[in-house]
Amino acid sequence: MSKRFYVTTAIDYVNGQPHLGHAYEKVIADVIARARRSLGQETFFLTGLDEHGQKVQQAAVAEGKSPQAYCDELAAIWKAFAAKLELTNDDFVRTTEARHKQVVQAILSKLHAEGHFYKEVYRGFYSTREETFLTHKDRRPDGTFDPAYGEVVELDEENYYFRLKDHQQWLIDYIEQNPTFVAPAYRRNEVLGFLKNNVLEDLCISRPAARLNWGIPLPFDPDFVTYVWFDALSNYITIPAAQGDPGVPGSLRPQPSTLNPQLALWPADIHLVGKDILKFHAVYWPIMLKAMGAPLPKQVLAHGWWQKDGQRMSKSTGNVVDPIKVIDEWGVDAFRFYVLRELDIGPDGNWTEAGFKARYSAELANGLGNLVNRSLSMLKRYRNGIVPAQHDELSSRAVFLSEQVRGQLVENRLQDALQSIWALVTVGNQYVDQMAPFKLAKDPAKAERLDEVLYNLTEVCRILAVLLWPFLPGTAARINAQLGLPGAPDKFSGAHWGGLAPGHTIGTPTPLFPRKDP
Ligand code: ME8
Repeated sequence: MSKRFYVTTAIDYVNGQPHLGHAYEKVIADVIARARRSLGQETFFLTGLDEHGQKVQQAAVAEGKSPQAYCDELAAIWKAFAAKLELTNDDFVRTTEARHKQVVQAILSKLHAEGHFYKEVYRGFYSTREETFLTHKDRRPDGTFDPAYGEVVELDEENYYFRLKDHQQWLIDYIEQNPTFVAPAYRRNEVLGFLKNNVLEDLCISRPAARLNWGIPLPFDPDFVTYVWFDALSNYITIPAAQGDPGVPGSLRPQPSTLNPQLALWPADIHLVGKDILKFHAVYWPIMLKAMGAPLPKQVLAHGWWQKDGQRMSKSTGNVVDPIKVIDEWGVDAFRFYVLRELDIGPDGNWTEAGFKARYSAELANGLGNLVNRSLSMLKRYRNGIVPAQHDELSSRAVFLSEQVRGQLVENRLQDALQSIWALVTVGNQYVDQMAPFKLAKDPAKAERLDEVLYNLTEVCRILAVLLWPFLPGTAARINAQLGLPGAPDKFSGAHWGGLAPGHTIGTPTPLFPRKDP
């Protein structure tokens, strides 16, 4: 069996509330996964939760719970969130699962045996909130640390370190020779700039169990647990390894070997991550993989961050967008549409309620919704819902735009793809306005022309359902159902002209996006 297209998201910290940024990233990954499946590629989409670390341990203690019980409760909320977004993830990893821990320990044992780690005493500053060591370089001009680090304490402790210095040059060469390894291009330049202008400091990969025990014990020294980032990054390969992926080096697969030649995932095709965690994914993770003897992922794709009304979102100021509230009020497809149409993968975005409502009203209700509703209603009214003989007036434009969308999906240009799809919506709406079928219907001599116009409109609606499927799956399915077609429009091959059979009877037209009073 050939390798599946494998797309991952960042795994979210379990102790936060699911917010707009999390939802945005997961929806992008879902569209990429659905698009690949629609295009006929076997696909595997992984998302999940990052559950270890001091913050989780402290929060659990504060609530009088065991860390595992605390994580289990939150994980249920996060899984429900994934379902609410209508994600089609094939698996959901939790870093506290045995299958993950086992492979992390196999990775650590291998790297330790091969001399990648050493033990040393560290003296300096530590931010619990960011679970990271700080140096004087991290101080602000006035000598203090950024409040984003939370409480910073002075530490004097022994830890294990991963030697990184020998890895710097090959990584620079690799990124230069593989121009799409980090995308978009300006993020790649940032990573290259960082690598060329700094000497990589060795990565601390442990925390003393005496200070923090909510982590995966180092297999070669149980007085320590694994640093959360080493643990978390590994998820992308632990799940394939646990499932017996033949693309994962054999020494990392759990024993007895669970080799499953049917499931080839590694190397990942896309690691989708936010810009803030790019360094972990484009610097540390490739080095970890190289040391493990595993091939590197094809791409680290970094998306931007959302603000609300031009301000950073923060619970303390109340300046947040609650995706669940938006979905409950407007529907999941309205949410998915706004984030994908408003913001390309890369730059930062700004959520405004006025912007959301404007897109809902112009593009969803008056654009797509109106086209589908008036096209199908006219077919129902004038032809009893029966599809007339095939006519190809809009064929070339529909085929041209569908092919454009296909190319954009393959390149993960989701915002561009939505623009192409809406170009077809506009073609349809303008056609209604120009051909005025409601006038043709009044003149029996124009019956044949009316048949032609109605075929073109109904067929455009059918093709739109296919193109929309990865983005707005519920809406695409509703269009299909209103067309009286079975199943979901989930195969891109259906976007060819002439799929609607003359004589077929459509279902009942109902508005897709009810207009809301301002
Ligand atoms: O970083 N806009 O978890 P996390 C867009 N556990 N994206 C945002 C965002 C915003 N306002 N805020 C956060 C972690 N994100 C680690 C990842 S991966 C091996 C471990 C994105 O819950 C953020 O950029 O803080 C990241 O990609 C994801 O949400 C999870 O963030």
